[in-house]
Amino acid sequence: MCGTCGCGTEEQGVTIKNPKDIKTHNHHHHHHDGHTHSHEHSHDHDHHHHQDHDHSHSHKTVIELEKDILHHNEVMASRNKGYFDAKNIFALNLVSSPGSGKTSILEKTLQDLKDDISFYVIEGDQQTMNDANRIDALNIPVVQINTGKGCHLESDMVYDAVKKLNMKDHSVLMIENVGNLVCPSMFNLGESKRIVIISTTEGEDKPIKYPDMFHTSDICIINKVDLLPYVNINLDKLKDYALRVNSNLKFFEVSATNGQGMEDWYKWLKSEILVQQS
Ligand SMILES: Nc1nc2c(ncn2[C@@H]2O[C@H](COP(=O)(O)OP(=O)(O)OP(=O)(O)O)[C@@H](O)[C@H]2O)c(=O)[nH]1
Ligand SMILES: [Mg+2]
Repeated sequence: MCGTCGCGTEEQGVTIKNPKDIKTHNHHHHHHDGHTHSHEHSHDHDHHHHQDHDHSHSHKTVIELEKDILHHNEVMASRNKGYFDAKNIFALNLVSSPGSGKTSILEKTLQDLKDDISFYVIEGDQQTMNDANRIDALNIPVVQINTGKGCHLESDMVYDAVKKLNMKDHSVLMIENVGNLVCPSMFNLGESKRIVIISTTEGEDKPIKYPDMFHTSDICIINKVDLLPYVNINLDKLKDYALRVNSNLKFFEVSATNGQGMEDWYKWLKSEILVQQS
């Protein structure tokens, strides 16, 4: 994991809240980590890499710590998965670099399918309620996890968020991970399927530069195809690179903005829900 950036360690300042909480009682949110936050906007300052890196511990200690964290994550992921299976909940983990269009794809999908499917959403970002507010505007139950210094979601954060959502049986849980093409690949959240999103502005070589994310995903959504006339990218090459890393990957080419290609993605989603819930 990221022994160098320090994510995955304790004291990241994780908070979990939903937009309704904030609207109904604006002050003094007590979170599971014991911290009290008075204002959401008080967290908007620059948090980039202020961690104090501790270089004093030995390499061995770092590896042991990583093993412990990943082991704990796997235990909690199994717990999540057991809960999802027992309630016939189909859970997706959406991963991508920042800005590929995870929330936009979610918004479009929820708008188009919410009459037929009962959705719940967990949003992961280092800071802000922006994404949760976008989902809340569609009247879909949503919880925002702010990971603070952390650069990925972990299964115990999802466990806590799931408790807040109180999901119905036979529903669908969309988990939008923190925008990051590296660390989230290592943290199983107990999801049914992992979806990696890459947009046409990112360059075709990303799957071989960041292979773990493509290797651990089931589906690859190529977003922003409406921009193809303006950007320099070879989609055949991108798919070829991705298949070298994971020959089982299935692709959808979409535009969350103009809706192009979304029908194929919906078809896949509906058929997988049927399989999971049968
Ligand atoms: N042209 C075009 N723009 C898009 C498309 N999808 C998303 N965008 C734009 O891309 C930007 C980022 O979209 P988001 O949906 O916020 O991306 P995200 O992956 O959720 O970002 P983070 O949560 O910050 O990681 C926004 O300005 C969107 O309007 C698309 O299909 N076409
Ligand atoms: Mg987003």
